[in-house]
Amino acid sequence: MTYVTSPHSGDTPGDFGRDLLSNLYYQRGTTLESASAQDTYHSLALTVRNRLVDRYIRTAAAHYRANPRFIYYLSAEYMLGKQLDQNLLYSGTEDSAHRALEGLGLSSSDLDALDVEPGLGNGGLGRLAACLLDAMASQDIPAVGYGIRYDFGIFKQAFQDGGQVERPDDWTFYGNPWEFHASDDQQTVGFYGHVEPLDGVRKSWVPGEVVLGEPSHMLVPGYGTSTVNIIRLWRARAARESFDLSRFGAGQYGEAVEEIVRSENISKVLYPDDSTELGRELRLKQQHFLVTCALRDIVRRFRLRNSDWDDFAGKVVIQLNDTHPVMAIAELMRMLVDEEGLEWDRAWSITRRVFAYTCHTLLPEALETWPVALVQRLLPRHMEIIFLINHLFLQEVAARYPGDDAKLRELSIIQEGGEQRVRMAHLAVVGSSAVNGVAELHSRLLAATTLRGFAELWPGRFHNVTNGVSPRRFVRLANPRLSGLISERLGGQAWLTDLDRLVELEPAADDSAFRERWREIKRLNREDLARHALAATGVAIDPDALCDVMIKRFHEYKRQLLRVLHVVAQYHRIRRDQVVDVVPRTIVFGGKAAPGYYAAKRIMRLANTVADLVNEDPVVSPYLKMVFLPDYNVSRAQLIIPAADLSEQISLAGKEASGTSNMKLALNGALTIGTLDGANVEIRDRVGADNFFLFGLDTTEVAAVRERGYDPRAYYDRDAELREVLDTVAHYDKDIVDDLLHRDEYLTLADYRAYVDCQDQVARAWRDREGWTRTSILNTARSGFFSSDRTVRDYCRDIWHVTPLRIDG
Ligand code: CJB
Repeated sequence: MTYVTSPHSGDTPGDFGRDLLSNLYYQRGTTLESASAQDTYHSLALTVRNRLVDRYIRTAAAHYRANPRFIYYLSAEYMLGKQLDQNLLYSGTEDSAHRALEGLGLSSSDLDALDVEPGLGNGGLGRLAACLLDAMASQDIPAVGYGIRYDFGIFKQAFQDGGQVERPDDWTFYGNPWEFHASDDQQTVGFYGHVEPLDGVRKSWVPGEVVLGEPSHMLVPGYGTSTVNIIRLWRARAARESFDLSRFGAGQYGEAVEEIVRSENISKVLYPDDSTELGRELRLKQQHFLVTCALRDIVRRFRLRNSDWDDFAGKVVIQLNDTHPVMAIAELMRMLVDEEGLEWDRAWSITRRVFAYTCHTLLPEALETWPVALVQRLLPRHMEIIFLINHLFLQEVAARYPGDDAKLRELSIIQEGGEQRVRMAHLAVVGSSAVNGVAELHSRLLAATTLRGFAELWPGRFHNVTNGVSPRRFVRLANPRLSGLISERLGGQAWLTDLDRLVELEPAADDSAFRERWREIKRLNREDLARHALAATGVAIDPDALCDVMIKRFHEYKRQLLRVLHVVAQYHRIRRDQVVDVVPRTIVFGGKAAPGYYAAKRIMRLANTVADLVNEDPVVSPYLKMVFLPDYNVSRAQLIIPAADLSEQISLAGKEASGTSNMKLALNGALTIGTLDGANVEIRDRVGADNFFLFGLDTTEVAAVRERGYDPRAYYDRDAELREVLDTVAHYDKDIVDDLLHRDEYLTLADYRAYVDCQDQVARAWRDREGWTRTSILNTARSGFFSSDRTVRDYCRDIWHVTPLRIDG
């Protein structure tokens, strides 16, 4: 391969505009005068995309030449966010594009509105995957992300009578201009069927059903570097002969396409489920589909420059993003033993070295398990392989803990007692060289509780890699005003790839002129948010009010309910004219709930009801407004986060693995009110205890409360204000209050008083505007650690053992 030079280096607005018109002409077959909005948008996207292609080609060529060790990131979810803003920035063409558009009489914001966010994920886990891909490319790490190209991404959320309604997200309805299709790189994926003996441990699996995986890829450009990696997404297709012409001829139109529909259903929809296991065959099919396509592609790529299996583990790292892709461990064993004829032990040694597993939860119910009977039927050979892996593993355990049957039961990959199930997290730990949690506390608790037996067996295998977020996406793109101010103060944009440099802002916290500008930017950002809120909800919010934000999936453990209880308490205080500790606030909510998660949807409905109560009350609403912005996604996050003054991170200690909105908000100068949970702990350590509103039980205290026998009713009896709040809530939803008084799984009432008092401290702090701004600046200055660049560096050092490969140019 040869190097090509960029045809776009030294781009001017004239060049950009000419290319845009040329794309309009040749790709869309039209002209500026007669182009539709979609014509113009697609041509703009292609013009921007073209500016990344030559970097991609140079990256691929350099990777081919160097034959480096690659990171293959396997994830069932990616929340990439809009591509247009990102690719304009990363291609360095923001300026020339905007000027070119202006010259052509086109509106950038109208065109940006047509850029559809690929919502191929549910929440934090999917967005983390996107931040890591961004950081890998930005640090020249040879990497490919593998995922599923769902026809329907995460549902669109609307509210009807305060309740969530889900609408399909047909994100490619008008086509996806960012995608390259490679229909001749298809892979074949089998399901069902039977197993035939070959020799020894080697068997032959004869699938009963076969579908095709068709790849397409999107570019993952690095920022401030030449590297452009890719994310490869697989779509299920039926084999060519699947259309039944004779049935169609006989008028059986439905039957004629039955096989096509069945096959294509595999990549039809992202399961809108965040953490609870969904006993659905189709979901397991999706997982197997993803890992088979990915592994075949990884092997194909390996073989371009290598031939010896002994080199595989040196060239390949497969990072498993949670348990969804863990079937890859069994599939790689099957490929190596059955198809390649490797001895079991050699195959196992390769497999174990190749995989690494990231766990994103502590909730036992969120650790996936699959019924053995289902796996046996759907993937008969994989089930045999898992049994054998388990058998050999349990021999190891028995040798270490002789006679300890309880230990065998605890660690076994197969859960016994009742229906036998495959514990995917156990398979992941047994089949990986490294296991990591996503924040210090989480990693510590994983090793001490959820995966304790394994951590005792293999302590060296357990790591912590604290999550991080992309400063490009969540500061530069989300908050251009603040980014401009930071760059001005720090004398350039180097901080965008070296976020620790934010610490140089610290002295600015004592500069009153700087504080004034900081405040002014927050205000402008709140004005932007207010405009959006008015359009989306009809509620007018005051851009001068404290903007108090809780944005995340709806989950009981995250305790959106606690947030709502405080709002009701404030409502009563204001009605009674007890406004000593009240400052004007806007409570902003954003987040979706899994459609089948009844309890979370109830809380959501209550939040909307309380919002109406507050907003419509003439006495209360001058002090307190509450908006629940529908359809929270990456684009919405980019709008809300820059406007936020207060970040609500109020999960019950020990439940949130890390959280990442906490990092995004702190980086944008929001102060956190939070428990000692997930990455809050590390945020507080870094920004300083004085600059963080801490409240609530810590994990030890939670355990002690439970140990004593938790009695939520006692808190109700003891606290008159809480009584008033719950009595009000009961008026709207009695079941929520019944549950709180009798069960309260997430200790909402136990933390209630501490939370409300801490919110009073927040109000007092807000009154001191200079002090608040100072703290806000310090939050930003001291949050550089939470860059996903640092996260990737940690992975590289501790888990991947891979070094950057710089691409010339
Ligand atoms: N997480 O988003 C999900 N989905 C899951 O199924 C399990 C966990 C979240 O992952 C984030 C990234 O690691 C964490 O920050 C967050 O705490 C966790 O809930």
